[in-house]
This record gives sequence, structure tokens and C-alpha cells, in this order.
Amino acid sequence: MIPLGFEPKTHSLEGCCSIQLSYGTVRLTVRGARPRGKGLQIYDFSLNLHHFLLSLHGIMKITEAIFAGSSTRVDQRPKERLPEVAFIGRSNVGKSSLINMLTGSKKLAMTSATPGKTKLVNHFRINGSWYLVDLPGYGYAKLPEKEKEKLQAIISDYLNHSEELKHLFVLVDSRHDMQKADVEFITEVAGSTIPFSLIFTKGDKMGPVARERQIEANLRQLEPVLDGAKPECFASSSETGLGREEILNYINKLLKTN
Ligand SMILES: Nc1nc2c(ncn2[C@@H]2O[C@H](COP(=O)(O)OP(=O)(O)OP(=O)(O)O)[C@@H](O)[C@H]2O)c(=O)[nH]1
Ligand SMILES: [Mg+2]
Repeated sequence: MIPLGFEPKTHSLEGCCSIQLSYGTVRLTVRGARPRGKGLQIYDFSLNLHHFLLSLHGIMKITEAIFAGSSTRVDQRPKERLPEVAFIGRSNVGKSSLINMLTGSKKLAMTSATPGKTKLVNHFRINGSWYLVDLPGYGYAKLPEKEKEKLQAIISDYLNHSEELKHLFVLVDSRHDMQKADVEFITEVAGSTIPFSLIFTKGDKMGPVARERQIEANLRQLEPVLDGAKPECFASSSETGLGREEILNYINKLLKTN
């Protein structure tokens, strides 16, 4: 920790600055506290330098987002072949909401407070040049066994046969420890050839410090599964737009380099 010793005009502020090596990325963290009422107001400003450098690649602007079709098998996908970036995760983790947040269109993908809403593979054509793909969720225990098998078959068919899939974002709820279904799925993806990243969703439901702590705990939980692999990690919120720029910049970069 490097004491900053900064002194704002109206408050005495105790602050510190640290540079952390966090899961393969360099993070600049500035934390401070100032008296507020009887307690302290904590400031936490964290900048992931890796994501900052990614942003230098250019911010992606979405000018057009169009629903291009639903399918249960890869041979039913939209005819026009374009690179694909897909979103997966447990039912209700916020895949469809994140797609709406990224595209800036509230009703592009259907969302619901009840798990199991997305039952098909949905393709959204972006800027006429690539697809965002919304996948059904896994791990919804209350679903009848037959339904679960059906969704599992749809997901497996897509992941095993989609040659245009450039990247898979695996979404995890940032509020909780990794659940069995998360760990099992990530184990499978890590053992496959599919390039993937992690997105910790619903980031608005916690403060930044608690969120960061939970994400780090989750990554530690995943270490044995990842076997040295260091996927890119993002925090997101479909409510506040947290992570939007970083995720879009990352997609921009990977579409340019693939
Ligand atoms: N507060 C908050 N709520 C969210 C966020 N993302 C999603 N939700 C809510 O979580 C619920 C599920 O969101 P969906 O986007 O439908 O989740 P999904 O992963 O697509 O779910 P399935 O299609 O059922 O697999 C909805 O009630 C959303 O409003 C978020 O970032 N913050
Ligand atoms: Mg959905």
C-alpha cells in the first residue's frame, strides 16, 4: 500500500493507493474514507488497467441490432454466416438482460424474473457484421427432467457444432459463491477448445468492495478447475451499465483479431 496523503479542501480524507496483481491483470485501486454523519463513507475506485488498455483498441458503437432468428439446432441458424459471440450461464443469471444492456435496446432479448425464459438459441445481428447469441440457461433444478434434457441438448449442439463461435461469455451471479452447475459447466468449457471469459452479473446489487471480494473468492474457487488458464473477467450490471464499455471493447478486439 502506498499512502497518498491527499488533503481535500473540506474534508480530512484518509486515502491509500495500491497496485494489485489480480488474477493476471493489473488493478489500480484508490480507497479513501471521509466522515459522514457518525460513520465513514468509503470511496473505492478501481481501474483495471488491462481493460483500460483494451479500450485503446477503440470503443465499439452498436448502430444496428436485429433479431435474426431462433433455433434448436445449428443447421437451423440464420443462413448468413457471420462471426458469433455467445452468452451462457445458469438460468436467471442475466444473459438476456445483458444482451439488451450491451445493445442499448430494452426489448431485444426476452427477459423474465422466472428462470427458464430463454428456451432457444437466439441470434441477434449486430451492425450487419456479427451475431450476439443468447443461449438457454442451465442448472434450473425445478425444471422437469425432460425439459432439462431438451435444453442441455440445444446447448451442447450449439457449442459442439457452431464453427463461427469466436468467443463464449460464461455468466456467473456476482453475489454468491459459485454453484455446482457453474463449476461443472466452466470445467467443461475450460477443457474444450472454446475461447471463453467470465462475466460476474448483477453487480448493482452489492457495493464495489464487497463485489470485488466475492469475485476474487469465486476465482479462487475456480483455480483448480481452470488449471492455470486465466480467462478475462468482467463485472456487469444490466441496471447501471457497469461493464458495458469493457465488454464491447473486448468483443471489438477479438473480432478484429479473429
Ligand atoms: N438488479 C439486477 N437485476 C438483473 C440484472 N440482470 C438481470 N436481472 C434480472 O434477473 C432476472 C433474469 O434476467 P434474464 O436476463 O431473463 O436472465 P437469463 O439468464 O436470460 O435467464 P434465462 O433465459 O431464464 O436462462 C430478471 O428479473 C432481470 O430483470 C442486473 O444486472 N441487475
Ligand atoms: Mg434469457
